[in-house]
Amino acid sequence: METSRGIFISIEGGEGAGKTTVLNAIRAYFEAQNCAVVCTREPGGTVVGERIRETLLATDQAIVPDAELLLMFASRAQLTQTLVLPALAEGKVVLTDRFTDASFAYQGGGRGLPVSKIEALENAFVGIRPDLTLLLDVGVAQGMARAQARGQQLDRIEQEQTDFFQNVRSAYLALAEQQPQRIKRIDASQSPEQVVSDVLAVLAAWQAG
Ligand code: T5A
Repeated sequence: METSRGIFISIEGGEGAGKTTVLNAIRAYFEAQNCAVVCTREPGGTVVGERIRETLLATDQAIVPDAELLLMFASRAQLTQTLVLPALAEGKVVLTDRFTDASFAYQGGGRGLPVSKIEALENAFVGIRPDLTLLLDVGVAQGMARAQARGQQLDRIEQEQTDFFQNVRSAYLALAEQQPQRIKRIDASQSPEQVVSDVLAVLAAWQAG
């Protein structure tokens, strides 16, 4: 894995975990330190990536798990090479709403694809992991209730069944257990204010350490 001069942070979690609120709070935290901050998301974040995202989330076609995985990595390769690595090389803070851990959780845990396949793509086409990952952990029913309360049509992945999301959550928690230095679990069942407060405390401790 490459090392970089900037800081690379990802925010992960299941549906309705509250990543958007947390991302905005982290951006403000670093801007208060006069850091240049770049925010992005996956799938997406580039023109090509956003087109891939539309394909991935559209509800009119089934996508086989292998194709879904490859599309996630096509978007990720474009994002990594055109945005993440250049920004890190310039010393910026890069905040991303999801990165490769989401593929381990959704395509690995959710779809049941072998971890070895995902690792092979990560090594071949990404070659970098976040310095810090904040895993917003919330129960599946609570997260889906939040997502549904937005009143928008559910996308192709959001239309999956409860078992799928339980497996996604289990895979995320397993990643956090395996990589405790990098992945910090945050209790995202709490109020938005408490979640943000916990996230900022973890960030401060991480920066101090
Ligand atoms: N995917 C992605 C893969 O399968 N593999 C991959 O490799 C990658 C990168 C799109 C989909 O792609 C999949 C995962 C996804 O299914 P996405 O755009 O990140 O990824 O999609 P979502 O997870 O669906 O994003 P959401 O917008 O639903 O989730 P957020 O951002 O976590 O939630 P947010 O902040 O919009 O909050 C949802 C609602 O809950 C409220 C908010 O106000 C909002 O209305 N809320 C809270 N309510 C109460 N208490 C709190 N603490 C709250 N926090 C937020």
